[in-house]
Amino acid sequence: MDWTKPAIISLPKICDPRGNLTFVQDGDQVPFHIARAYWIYDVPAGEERGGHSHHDMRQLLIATSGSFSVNLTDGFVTVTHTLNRPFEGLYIPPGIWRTIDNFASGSVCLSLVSMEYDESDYVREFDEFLALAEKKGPVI
Ligand code: T46
Repeated sequence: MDWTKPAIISLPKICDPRGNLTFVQDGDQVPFHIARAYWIYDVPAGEERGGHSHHDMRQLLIATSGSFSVNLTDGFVTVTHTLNRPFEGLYIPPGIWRTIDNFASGSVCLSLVSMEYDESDYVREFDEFLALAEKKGPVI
């Protein structure tokens, strides 16, 4: 796996007549130590989340419920992933601008990340992101 690029990761799925179970374990499935989890929910129709990149933070996004679109750009190429399977995660390395939209009603976006919350790790201005991306070169 090339962990410099975004990627869809298949997570373990334990199928059971009582209902299915998926897990992520520190040291497995994701190429980083999981330092924090947060989740986005009750998103009103038409709202967008994200709109930033990170200097160092790596993360895995999972649609634990519902469906939404994750739009990623490295400043050169833009790709959109629709997340709607609780047994798949979208790995996002540092240096990728992301927006999340098209939330279906009742969706939950779980994010497992490599760092504790640190506002200085955010790039929230798109022009600043583009300047950094230009130096770094294509990633996606
Ligand atoms: C990301 C996308 C997918 C905290 O205090 N602690 C936290 O752990 C987080 C994630 C946020 N906050 C505060 C910071 C802001 O005052 O919560 C507020 C909303 O955060 P933000 O506008 O960054 O939310 P999103 O949905 O635009 O972005 C979040 C994550 O911040 C970001 O890392 O990749 O979800």
